[in-house]
Parts: sequence; C-alpha cells; structure tokens
Amino acid sequence: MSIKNIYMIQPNYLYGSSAHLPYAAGTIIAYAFINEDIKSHYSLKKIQFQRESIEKTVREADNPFVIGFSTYVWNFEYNKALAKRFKEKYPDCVILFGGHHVPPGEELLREYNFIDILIHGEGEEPFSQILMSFIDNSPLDEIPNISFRKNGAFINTPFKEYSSCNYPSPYLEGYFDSFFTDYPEFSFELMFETNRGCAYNCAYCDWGSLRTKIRLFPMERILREFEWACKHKIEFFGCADANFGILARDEEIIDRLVELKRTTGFPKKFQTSYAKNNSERIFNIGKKLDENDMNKGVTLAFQTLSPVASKNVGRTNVSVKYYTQLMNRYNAANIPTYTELILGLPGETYRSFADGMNTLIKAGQHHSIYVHNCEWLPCSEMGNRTYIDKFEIGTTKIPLNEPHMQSPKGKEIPEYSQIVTKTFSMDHLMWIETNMLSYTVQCFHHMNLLQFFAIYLFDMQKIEYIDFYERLLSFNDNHPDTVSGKVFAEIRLRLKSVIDGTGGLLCYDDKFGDIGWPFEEFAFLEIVCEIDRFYNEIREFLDSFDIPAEILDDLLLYQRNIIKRPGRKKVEYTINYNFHDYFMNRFKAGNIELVKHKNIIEITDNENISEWEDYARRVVWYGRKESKNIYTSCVTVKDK
Ligand code: B12
Ligand code: SF4
Repeated sequence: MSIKNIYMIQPNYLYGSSAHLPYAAGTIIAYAFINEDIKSHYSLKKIQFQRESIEKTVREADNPFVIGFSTYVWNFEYNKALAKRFKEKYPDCVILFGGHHVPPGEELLREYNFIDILIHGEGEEPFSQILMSFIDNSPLDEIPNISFRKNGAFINTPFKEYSSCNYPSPYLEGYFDSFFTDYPEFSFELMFETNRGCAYNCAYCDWGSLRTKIRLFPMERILREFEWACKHKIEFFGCADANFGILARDEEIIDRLVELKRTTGFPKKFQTSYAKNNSERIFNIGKKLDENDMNKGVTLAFQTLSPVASKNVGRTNVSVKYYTQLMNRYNAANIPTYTELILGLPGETYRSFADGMNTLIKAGQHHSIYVHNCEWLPCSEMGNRTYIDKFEIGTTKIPLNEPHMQSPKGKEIPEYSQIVTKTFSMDHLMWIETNMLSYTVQCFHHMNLLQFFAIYLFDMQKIEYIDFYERLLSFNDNHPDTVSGKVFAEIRLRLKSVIDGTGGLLCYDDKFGDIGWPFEEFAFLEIVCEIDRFYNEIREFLDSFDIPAEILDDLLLYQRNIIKRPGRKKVEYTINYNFHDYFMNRFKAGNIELVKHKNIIEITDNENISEWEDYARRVVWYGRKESKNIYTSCVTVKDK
C-alpha cells in the first residue's frame, strides 16, 4: 500500500518577526489523524505558514496527493496561484479549498478548474470524511457542506450544523513542536479557542451568516494548551472566540493566564473579541488583565449608532445610557477601552456617523475609537445578491487592507480587500467626507493632538466635540500649506483614488518602518515630525474660538508638551491653571474643577525612544489603545 502525502497551506504575512501559528490547518489535521485508517494511509508532509516562493514550494513537494488550502481574504490570490501550479505539475493531486474566503455554492469551482473540492464552514469533519472516501472509494455525495464536480455537473451537498466540539488540539498533538526549532528566527503567536460559534447574526460578518450555536471546548484542553504555549515561551495569546466573557468560566480562564504570567513570565499579552453585552464579568476580566499588564484594551463594541444601520445589519447594541455608565466605570478604574465603528453600513449617513462619534466622546470615550471601513466578505449576509440589491451596496477593490503588515515586496502576489464605498444612504462623495471627519477625530482627539482644547471647549462653552472637529476639518481644507492641511489634503486624494479603483487605505514611509499605516496614524506621525510648526500654525484655528488669551497660551503650552515625541528626556514649564490634574481627572470621570493655580509641570521621559521607527511602533501602533501618545505617569506637578 502506498502512503498518500498531504500538504496543508495556510500562508500569512509576517508582522516583523512575529507569525501566527497556522491553527486552522493544524486543527483539521489533528482531527483527521486521530482516525487509525487515515493514520495508516496518509502522511502529513508539511503545514506551510509563510508566503514562500511558489516555484520552490512546488519543486520541493514530494508527490502530493491531497493539498488543503486554508483560504482567507489575506491569502486568496496566493493560494490560487500555488494551487494552479501544483495542479499543472501534479494533475492527479486533489486540491481542496476551505476557510472563510470560500463563498457558498460552487462558484469557485466554476471559475477555477484547478480546484477539486470546496469545504464550506468548519473543516474538521468534512476533511476527515474526504480523506476516508479516498481510502474506501465511498462517494463524496454523502459528506455535508462541500461542493465538487461529478460527471461534468456541480454538486453542492446539504448544510449540516455540527453539534460537538470534541476535536483534539493541534498544539497538544505536537503538530507545531518542530516549528520552534525549524524556524528559530520567528516569534510565534498562539491562537486558541475556548468555544466555537456565535449566536448573533451581523450582516457584515462571516459568522453571522452561519448562525451557529455556541459549543464549548473542554476546559482541560484549554488549560493544557496554555501550558504548552508557556513552555514554548509564546508571548502573545489571541483567543478566536466571537464573544469572550459570555460564559462564567471565561473568568477562570483569565485567572489561569494571570497565574501563568506570574509564574512563567508568559503570556505577556492577551487579546480577544469580547461579548457584546459587556457585563460585570468582562469588567473583572479587563481589570485583572490590566493589573497584570496583559491588556490590549477592552472593546466596548458599537459598530454603528445609527438605528437604521443597526437594523439593516441585524446588530443590537447596548444603550447609550448603559455605555456611558460602563465608560465611567472603566475610566474610573483606569482600564483602557476602545470602541470600534464600521463606516459604510447601509442606512448610515455622514450626519448619523458624525453624531455617533460625538455621542461616544460625550459618553467618555476619550481613549480610542477605531473606525474600520466596512469590508465586503463573500460568506457574510452582505455578500449575497439579494442583500446587495436591496441596500444598493457598491464596493471597491483595494490592496489588502491590513494595517501594520509588512509592505508588499515587488514580486509578491498582491492580495485584495473589497471595501463598501456606496450604499443606498451614502454616495461616494459622502463616503469620502465621512472618512475625512473620522480620520480627523481619530488623529486629533483620540491620538490627542488637540484633545485638550476639544474637552476644554466642551466643558466651558458647550461646544460639541463634533462641531470642533468639523471646523478643524474645514480649517485644514482651507490651509493646505500647513503641516496638518497638507497631510489631510493627501488623505483626501488617496480616498478619491480608492473610489477610482487606483488606491488603497494604507500609507508607507520607510522612516516609520517597513509596514503599512492607516491614515489616522500616518497623519499623526507626519504631524509629530513637525510638531512645533504644527502648534504654531494651528494657533490661528484656536484663535477662532472665544478662549481667554491667558488660558489659550497656557493650554497650548500644556497640549504641545504632553504629546510624546522621540528623543525627549526632560521638559519643565510653568502654567497658571491646574490643567494636568483637571484633564487626568476628567479621563477618570472625576469632577475636579479647572482653577487658576500656578504650577510647574515636569516631564521626565525614561522610555529612551530616539528613533522614529521605534516611536511609530511602540507609541502609535502598540500604544494607541492605551493612549501612550501622551505622557501620563512620568508627569509631576509641583506648586509654584
Ligand atoms: C484570530 C483572527 C484574526 C487574527 C489572526 C488571523 C490569522 N492570520 O491567523 C488577526 C487579529 C491578526 C486578524 C486580522 C484580520 N482579520 Co481576522 N479573524 C480572526 C478570527 C477572530 C479567528 C480566526 C481563527 O483562527 N479561528 C479559529 C479557526 C479554527 O477557525 P476558522 O479560521 O474558521 O477555520 C475553520 C474553517 O474556516 C475551516 N477551514 C479553514 N481552513 C481550512 C482549510 C481546509 C483545507 C479545510 C478543509 C477547512 C478549512 O476549518 C476550520 C476549522 O473548523 C476570525 C473570526 C472567527 N471567529 O473565525 C477573524 C476573520 C478570520 N478575520 C477576518 C478579517 C477580514 C481580518 C482582517 C483582514 C481584518 C482587517 N481588515 O484588518 C485582518 C487580516 C489578517 C491577516 N493578514 O492575517 C475575517 C476573514 C474573512 C475572510 N473572508 O477571509 C474573519 C472571518 C472575521 C469576520 N468576522 O468576518 N484576524
Ligand atoms: S460580528 Fe461578532 S457578534 Fe456579529 S456575527 Fe460576527 S462574530 Fe458574531
């Protein structure tokens, strides 16, 4: 009997020297190989996690029988090119495509004759059944959730929802052990699941269309995976759950992670998507993570504040009142939070989006609002024709929209994202304007460049945050020769080029490292490079408000110096108001009054960040969720 060779392909981009362990490919293989028949008929040759040269990969392969491609938006083009080449060299090999970027039905089979079988949704059971069918020659027709060709026709087998989650762990089965010796140059990141499925059905999300019940992995498996990862000194643990914190045992899971960090030093950081109802439990989880410096910020999710858009995407949010209470609670406990919004949902307009951002800031979200442009995903409800027609969804294809990814190199196969740039309620022009405002708010408020003026004017003169930022946007538009005017004029051009189909949503500059920056972060970096000129120029804008001269001068001094900049060691200055105490207390939802009080502010920066690349990475990329763009803990205030 000849052994049949299996290759699994789950390639991804690198994030510097960090790489995700190819967990999806691993879990499918681990499940298949618990079957003794499969074990005796097949041999796993390789799990590929990098975008290796196509020619080299095919050349080095040893007579592949089955090649499984784990397909996502970030590797779809690469996978197709590799699969095509494999099929040319090995016409009899079986090419399987599974993963989130495989649309329902036989569409990919029609388009690409080098693909033999599509697996829709979860892969463990069908993959194993397909391998078995090649051993006992049983028909594929009996295997649910797949598409294939038969006698010149396309067969789509019926949908089945899986009920168990009793799958072995690829980590504990040893499928990744050799990675640490074979690829010592990488630091790997762990992706783990505690449960699978999501009870919600958001129209823009893949999982929404599956509407699966939540199934739990055994606790023992999860805890043993953690030990495995700590043994391999994995610094970053990511949890793939759709709603972490939804179950009581999730707090126990965090307790164990904290204990492991204390005893082994690992993991250093933990990240997940939190449950949407943001309960007491999630607060406790956030607190524990924060106290142990493992937090990457707790999401206080919203996506949209427009009731029309919420309805159209099937999303229910917490009320603004409850959100405000939550914000106060997190702020008082000093736990960083961030709120995500999606721009481009059907029903959203410029006004509803602007008002939504205003509401969030008023509710206390001064740390972070991340605005994502809505990505059109083929397996989501939004991906289907009826939905597209009903809401007049228009999309634009752009280079893969993945911030902080290494810049694509010359010979690489480009990947693409499809961004929603038009709906029945938002035309292209409005999409550009809404984005301009969103970048303005993120850059100047949440990345703090003018945040203290916005808060001051809101507190003292009841000027709405969004009015302040709309006026700033118009100032920048009318002053294209200033530092900020120039950056925002460039952003506008880039947004236009997205609509034309010639541009993307990332900026590159070697000065900030070999990675792509989202516009708001790029704008922040460009402005900080010329920070003194920026504050001199923006004075004209600030003068247009009715701020007493003495306060304006002092506040500008405070605002200008509180922004972290590279190469700074120490700065000391005197101001006449208690600005530092006032604003820091304001972030914690406190009620200290702004009073005249002469004080000396001393900032001692011991972080030793002198290079722009280091600054961009540590302060802007890693630090943004925790408001690291400003000096906080290293500031001392003395009475004068
Ligand atoms: C963890 C995660 C990340 C991580 C790491 C991703 C990674 N490279 O490993 C981070 C935070 C970096 C990330 C980023 C992004 N992500 Co993400 N992410 C996830 C998340 C939460 C979990 C993925 C996971 O590992 N799940 C566990 C595994 C076991 O499940 P699975 O991937 O579904 O695999 C099963 C099946 O798909 C199938 N299968 C998979 N491969 C194969 C192969 C074969 C042969 C077979 C038979 C079956 C099969 O079987 C598997 C087991 O049942 C999912 C949402 C989700 N909960 O699934 C989104 C998700 C995968 N991400 C998504 C997106 C869009 C992105 C971004 C592009 C977002 C952005 N614009 O920034 C970036 C790009 C990432 C990149 N370049 O790597 C989309 C992908 C949609 C698509 N069509 O590809 C998802 C589905 C989110 C969504 N709600 O729609 N992401
Ligand atoms: S966006 Fe989150 S809550 Fe909504 S369906 Fe997807 S995984 Fe579930």
